[in-house]
Amino acid sequence: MRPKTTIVKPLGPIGAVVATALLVGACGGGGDSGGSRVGGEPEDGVLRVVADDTQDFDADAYLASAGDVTVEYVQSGFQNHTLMIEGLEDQMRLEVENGGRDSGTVTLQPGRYIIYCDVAGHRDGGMEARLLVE
Ligand SMILES: [Cu+2]
Repeated sequence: MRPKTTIVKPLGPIGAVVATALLVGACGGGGDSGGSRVGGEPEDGVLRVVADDTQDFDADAYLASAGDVTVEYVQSGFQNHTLMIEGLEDQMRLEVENGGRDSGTVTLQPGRYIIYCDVAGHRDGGMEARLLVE
């Protein structure tokens, strides 16, 4: 009988790297993302998140400005995916499938948040990203 294995994701070092990247991006101005995996905030103030069929978001971290944040969720493949913010699930839940898109608005205070997909197994598979609101 094999013992049940629990996979624990260490967040410490990765979080530090992402936080540094976010800070650099915030101070750099100019909006040159240069292929980084940090999703920047577009000029129209809409936070765009793309869901891939590899069960991943298009970035590991996103930036938004505090206040009413409009999130546009775009499906790049065919699988069903959802998007919500940890702890604020009752305020916004987006769902896409078959190349569709969905959008919603949520009011956010400055801080660090986690967005994720709640389709069974997807979050464990990597559908989780950071959201820095400043
Ligand atoms: Cu998903």
